[in-house]
Amino acid sequence: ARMEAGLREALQRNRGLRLFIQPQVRLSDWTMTGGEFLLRWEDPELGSVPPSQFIPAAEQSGLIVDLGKWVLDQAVAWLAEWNQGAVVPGLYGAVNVAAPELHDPAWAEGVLERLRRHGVAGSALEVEVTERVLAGPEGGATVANLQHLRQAGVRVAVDDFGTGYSSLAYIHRLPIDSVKIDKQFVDPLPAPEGTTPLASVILEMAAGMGLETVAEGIETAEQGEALDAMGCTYGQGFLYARPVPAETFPDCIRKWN
Ligand code: G
Ligand code: G
Ligand code: MN
Ligand code: NA
Repeated sequence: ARMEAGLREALQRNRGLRLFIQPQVRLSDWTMTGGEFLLRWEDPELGSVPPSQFIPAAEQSGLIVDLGKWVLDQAVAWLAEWNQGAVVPGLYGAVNVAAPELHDPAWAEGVLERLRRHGVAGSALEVEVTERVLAGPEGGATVANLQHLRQAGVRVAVDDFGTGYSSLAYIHRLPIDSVKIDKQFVDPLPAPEGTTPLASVILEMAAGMGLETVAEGIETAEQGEALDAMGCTYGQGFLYARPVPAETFPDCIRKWN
């Protein structure tokens, strides 16, 4: 309850919420291509609260819808600024989206309206949806929202891919562009000689479905090399960069690329 009150206050006063972004690189040459926006919250009394705590609280209280709007407003404004500054061609940012947002039939139109208002191309934005949300109740509204976004060039990534319960037949029919290989499949890499790691099975499957691939939680150069060799295109993890405050992202890319 304290957390809910604090979050509501943060939204009302626009205070204590901050957008970070974790860079993503092309595994073949380590070029930074874009990143994943991650929300941070510092409450005057509770201090810095991790998203693993405040996101579930925001989902339960319904505040996640307003929080999601705050994140989208900020993210799209940053994308507009970065693309005017021509930081790198084709630079994109990914935003995490929660179930209650996707269950609102008007959600996608709200996203597109923000892109238009800021003059940002759909292709500069990606949305990350977990496999659990895609397979969950009210899948109809969710799928319609995602289809609407994709028609405008916004890409849809499945977060935590391989950790949910979806059947392949189901995933195959979803309006998605890419999958994020969960850290739990990256941790055991590189696999012992003569064994087939699950990451490689998932990557083959994704390729077979024509999906783009991003691996998460890469911490060692050996993991990055193994994933590149298995055909994974993009990577994200502490090996390359930790999440950075959004305002420092262009500098981070210029120094890196
Ligand atoms: O660094 P990390 O602790 O930021 O993120 C933890 C979890 O919080 C991740 O699963 C991430 O998807 C989620 N998360 C971070 N920012 C957002 C956000 O803006 N919206 C939603 N729905 N989830 C987020
Ligand atoms: O949305 P998602 O659950 O994928 O959020 C990504 C989470 O993973 C964030 O909390 C982010 O800080 C964290 N993360 C990103 N890269 C690494 C990494 O290399 N190692 C670890 N332990 N966590 C990471
Ligand atoms: Mn994510
Ligand atoms: Na993830």
